[in-house]
Amino acid sequence: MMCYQCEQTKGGVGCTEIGVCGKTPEVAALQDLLIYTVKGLGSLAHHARTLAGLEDQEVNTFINGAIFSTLTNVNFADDRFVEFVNDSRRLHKQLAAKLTSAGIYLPASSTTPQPWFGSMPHPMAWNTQSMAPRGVADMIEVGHQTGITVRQEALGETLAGLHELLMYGLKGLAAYAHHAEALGYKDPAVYADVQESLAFLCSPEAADVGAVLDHCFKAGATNFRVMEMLSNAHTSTFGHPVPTPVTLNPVPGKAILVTGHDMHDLHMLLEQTAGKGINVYTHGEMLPAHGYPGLKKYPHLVGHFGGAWYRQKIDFACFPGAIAVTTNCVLDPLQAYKDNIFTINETGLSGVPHIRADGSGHKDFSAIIKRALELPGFTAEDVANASKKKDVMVGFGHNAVLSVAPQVVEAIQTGRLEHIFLVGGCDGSEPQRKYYSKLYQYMPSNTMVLTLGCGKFRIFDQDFGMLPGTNIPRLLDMGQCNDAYSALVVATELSKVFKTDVNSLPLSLDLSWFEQKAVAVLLTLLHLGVRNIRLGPRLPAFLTPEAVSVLVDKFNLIPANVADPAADMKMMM
Ligand code: FS2
Ligand code: SF4
Repeated sequence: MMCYQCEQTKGGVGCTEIGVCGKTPEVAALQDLLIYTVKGLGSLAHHARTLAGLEDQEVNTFINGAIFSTLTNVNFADDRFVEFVNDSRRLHKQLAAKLTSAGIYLPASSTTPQPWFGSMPHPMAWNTQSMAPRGVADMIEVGHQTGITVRQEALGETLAGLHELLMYGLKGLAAYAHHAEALGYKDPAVYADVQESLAFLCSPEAADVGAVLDHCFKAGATNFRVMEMLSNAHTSTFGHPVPTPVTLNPVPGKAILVTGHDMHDLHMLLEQTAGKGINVYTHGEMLPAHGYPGLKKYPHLVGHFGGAWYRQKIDFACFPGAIAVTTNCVLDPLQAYKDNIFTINETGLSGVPHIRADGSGHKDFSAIIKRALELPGFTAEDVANASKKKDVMVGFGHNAVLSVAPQVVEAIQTGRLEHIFLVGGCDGSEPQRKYYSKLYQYMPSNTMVLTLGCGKFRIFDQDFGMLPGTNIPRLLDMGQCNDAYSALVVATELSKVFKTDVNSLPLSLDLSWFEQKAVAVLLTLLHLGVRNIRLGPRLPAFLTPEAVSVLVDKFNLIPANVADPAADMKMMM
């Protein structure tokens, strides 16, 4: 195996024997095969759209979901990937048959094999080949031929890495689009953009560095629209987030912990648990749920439990109830809680029950509820013995922040607010990430910090106080990683007030990346022309020094100085 799609990749180079995340070589091969086959399905869907105006919603939804399943820490179950690959090939045949009956035949040149697929045919051609009966072992064997190494051999490391930059950006935006779709929000142009990029990656044009970079920035543009659509989906469904204190202290009673990012699932679970005597807690990236009026109205959404994703083996092992996993980040479970955990949507863990939606999108969570009722929950004694924690504040989406914009503007104009930091992104277990914890310590008291994503867990329970002379908290959490959209809205509005551009505001972006949604957000920022972004704790392994120098020259992308956060703070101020 060879995988270097996330920040924690082994040695900053690549996971080759087993993933640092726990991904096995077998699952890695199946994910590679799935991406290869989805490139074929996406190519066909692109041709069907452009040649015949054919739109297949089942294909559109499937492509984004299948891509989502290959993100870091989403799915570790080999049988699910076999199912995804088989579904991809089934849908390919279904769409090809529609084209044929419409009298459309693709030119033979569209399936010309590309050298970066090695000895494999063009993915569109492979999808139509017979491979029955193929089980897991066969698929793994084929999957081994579709990995990154073959692209590196054919294209060189720089161009192969840029192919991955585009693919990882697509992974992130497909995940966000899939979330929006769960809430009933979709945009035909987004499916079209994703599939056009997949087709591009299978075409001779993808041998050109400039063309690949153009597609990367185009993916950033699409992701901006997707984040806006997801923001609208959340706020239209659940209302604009409002500042809300959230307790970190459990209460007595049966309990369910919901992790991941999917507000729609949380809502369905709250509906299904209402009146059953079960308390629901958020975990990880679900924390911002407490700010949404349409979710906080449920009295049995009682609080938040635990820290960032990488601590989940500790948090889940001591949670006395059932655990619902809606999306990443999920890790291979410990035996201590394997019987309590359930996966939903694109997530998967071997040997763990998976809950599927029915044809109308409804998910029956009765198995999770049953398990929660079997387990002890928090007893009065547990609660009495737990150390008491202070509440944390959530709910500072763009609506809430812009409501205090006049005060922020006045504070900047009078010098009471010297600088704003956006410290967004992911958390992780590596020691270098202490850089972010230390960075906060060096922030002068006349500065504010906006957080988003699971990186917030480094400081979410600390008291930053108020901006001097105002009633505005210095620490404002804007939400999940996808709520980077909110930060962009705020930055854009501030730049309008000051009649300048975002790069000229007293604002610094210091981003911590981990997985592919962060790649999509970075491409969006670059597409918008945002410069001087600090990125850490390490630069992506898939970008060679040559590729990095392009981004440094064009955008002044700055590697975070993890060894010296004080120096970084001085430079940002
Ligand atoms: Fe954190 Fe993991 Fe949010 Fe990422 S919980 S690194 O998937 O998307 O952020
Ligand atoms: Fe390694 Fe990250 Fe790939 Fe997992 S997802 S195998 S940790 S690079």
